[in-house]
Amino acid sequence: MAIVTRGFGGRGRGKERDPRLPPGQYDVGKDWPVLTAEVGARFTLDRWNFTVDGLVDQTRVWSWQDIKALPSSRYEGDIHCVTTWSKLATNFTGVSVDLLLDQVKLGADAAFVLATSTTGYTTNLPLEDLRGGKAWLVWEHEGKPLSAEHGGPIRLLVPHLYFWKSAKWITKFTVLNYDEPGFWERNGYHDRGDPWKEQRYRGD
Ligand SMILES: Nc1nc2c(c(=O)[nH]1)N[C@H]1C(S)=C(S)[C@@H](COP(=O)(O)O)O[C@H]1N2
Ligand SMILES: [Mo]
Repeated sequence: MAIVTRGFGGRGRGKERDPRLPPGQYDVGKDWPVLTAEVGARFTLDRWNFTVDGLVDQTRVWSWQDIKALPSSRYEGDIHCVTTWSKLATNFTGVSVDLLLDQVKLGADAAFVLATSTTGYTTNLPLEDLRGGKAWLVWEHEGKPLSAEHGGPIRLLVPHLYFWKSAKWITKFTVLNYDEPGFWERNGYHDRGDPWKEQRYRGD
């Protein structure tokens, strides 16, 4: 019986598995598949705003100008979709979610966020997964404005989790003291979605 352990089995047969690929993922290369559950949103930034409500001392609303006035930052790295494609060495420009959350006073028992898109798409995240330099609102991909099909003009980016957590056309965070499943989480996806633990579906 052959015993082959992951990360070793490929050796000597020509091709190493790229260590940037989480288990069960393949490299999609230059492509970037579009995955949208709802009818694509169309909005212009002059009418858009970003709101943080729920367990905050006061609901906070940022206009596009407010967001653009904040220092921008860049994510350089990989993204991973639960449907098994990963896109490696990509980059996005936007604003760190830390900067936004630093401008609100969170309730003492704040622990989760339900993120909402202009279309009504939702996804839930522990606050921890949005803080500490792990999440951005982004408007640029590889130096160009984010296209509408990919969530432009602005989307959430949480690249350390499966990409369904990165809500396109983001417009709101609702801060909660309990975990409220979002659209895919109610429809059988894993609650957290860590690609390195292959948390694809509920029960994984
Ligand atoms: N508003 C909205 N955001 C969304 C989705 C969606 O259907 N609607 N799909 C999610 C899923 S399942 C994935 S894999 C990524 C796909 O982003 P992309 O189309 O830019 O590749 O967006 C996520 N964010
Ligand atoms: Mo996805």
